[in-house]
Amino acid sequence: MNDQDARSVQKFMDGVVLRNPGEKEYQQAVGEFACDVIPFVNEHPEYQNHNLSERLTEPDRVIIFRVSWEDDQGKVRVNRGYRVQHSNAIGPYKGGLRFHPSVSLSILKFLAFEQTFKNSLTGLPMGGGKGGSNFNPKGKSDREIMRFCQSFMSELYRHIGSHTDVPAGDIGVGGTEISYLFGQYKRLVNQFTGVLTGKGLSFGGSAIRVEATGYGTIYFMEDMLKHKAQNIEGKTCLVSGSGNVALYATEKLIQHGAKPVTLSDSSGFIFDPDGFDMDKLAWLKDLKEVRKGRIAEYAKEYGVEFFAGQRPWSTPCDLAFPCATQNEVNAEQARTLIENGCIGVAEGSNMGSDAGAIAVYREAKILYGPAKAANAGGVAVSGLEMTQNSIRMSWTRKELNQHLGDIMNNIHERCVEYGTESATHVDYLKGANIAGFKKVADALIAYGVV
Ligand code: NDP
Ligand code: 2IT
Repeated sequence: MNDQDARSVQKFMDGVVLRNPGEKEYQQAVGEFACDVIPFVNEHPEYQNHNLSERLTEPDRVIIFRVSWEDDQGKVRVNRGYRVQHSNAIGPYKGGLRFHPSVSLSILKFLAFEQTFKNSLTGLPMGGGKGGSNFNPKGKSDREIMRFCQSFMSELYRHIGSHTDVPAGDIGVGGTEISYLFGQYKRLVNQFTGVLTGKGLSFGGSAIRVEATGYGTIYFMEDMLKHKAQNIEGKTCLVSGSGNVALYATEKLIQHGAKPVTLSDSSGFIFDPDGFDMDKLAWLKDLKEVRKGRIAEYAKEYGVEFFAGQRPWSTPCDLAFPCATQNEVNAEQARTLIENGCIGVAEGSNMGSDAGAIAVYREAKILYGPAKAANAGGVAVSGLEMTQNSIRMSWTRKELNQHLGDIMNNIHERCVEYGTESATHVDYLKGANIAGFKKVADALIAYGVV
């Protein structure tokens, strides 16, 4: 970055920090974007004089509401609900709902901001949004989760709609929660429309949506490897998390002949030196999706080691896939990964790597697939679920997997188009930021001052 670009980024970020005090995750996400997009705008007069960066860092609106619900003991409990409608420049607001005790306005603003550019990259007509609550689903009974979801939707329903805002799942929100939310929406508005994605297959859901984020992350890594005349077969892989994204990333790694050796949850990680196979994965799916158990139980069952309170990044590997939560890889962990032989990182989790880790990847010029490109497969199949709902049809698993693969290929190509630095190096973060920005910016310019 030249001095003039550095000064404009600094000036812009000073304003962002002033307008969003204390919102660390939001400032971080905007900072990563600004470092690529502001120099691009400085070089392209057609994007100047529209104040696009400032407009795109002010969400269209933020809705905050109380969620009261009754627990199994008859006690009234209160949580805070949110929906950040970031931008509908290129389609209805679209993005997941997160239920986790750490949820804050800063986290949801960063997620909604990232979602806008990720959705743009998919090539589908979707704007960006995100929502959720500081509700902790852990240890709650199924009935408590149902009552919480119904209460949450009793306020959210007035702000969403199939042409307005289409929520989906994220951390703590899977098929069960989407079903409760959809059931309540339908009851309140007396309409059966595609207002949520990730629905059950018998009531408007799409094949392959459950698998899409994890599968897509692996497809993206395979595209990056192919661009370097390499492939994924035989590669030792670290995966963090053991939820929706992690389990299906692991499944695709096994299917494509790679060797995934770790998974984790917030209590620690497991290391299976023989790698997971489809039988072990079936056991893991039952543990996590049905019994809602802890990852440590795998260590007991299969006689492998459990590393309490640690993340997997000190295990030697060829490839790493953060698939749990934001800022789960820092600079020191990124250095350890590379020293141990890691040649590529693709993020299933949103903002999985912190700014220090990204600087380390960039310096070492390893393959780095940032979340907004690498994990876009989930929302892409959500977009295809919206299409299927609109035309009242459903496509087959095979067709949808083909679409998913094509969309990930296109995203890879657009990153290469805008992120190629030399004959041997693509900066995928830069490519994703600029390609994602351009489509949204073109729409904003066309609309005039809005
Ligand atoms: P799940 O709730 O299914 O799983 C989350 C996993 O991450 C669990 O293993 C959980 O462990 C772990 N985790 C969550 N928070 C923390 C934390 N603070 N520290 C350590 N581990 C943690 O969520 P998903 O798999 O859906 O989401 C994972 C990531 O992928 C998120 O960043 C999400 O935004 C992103 N993503 C999800 C998409 C989707 O379609 N679901 C699409 C694109 C991105 P524990 O059970 O102990 O909490
Ligand atoms: O971060 C994400 O892209 C998601 N949680 C999925 C959003 C969606 O609308 O499917």
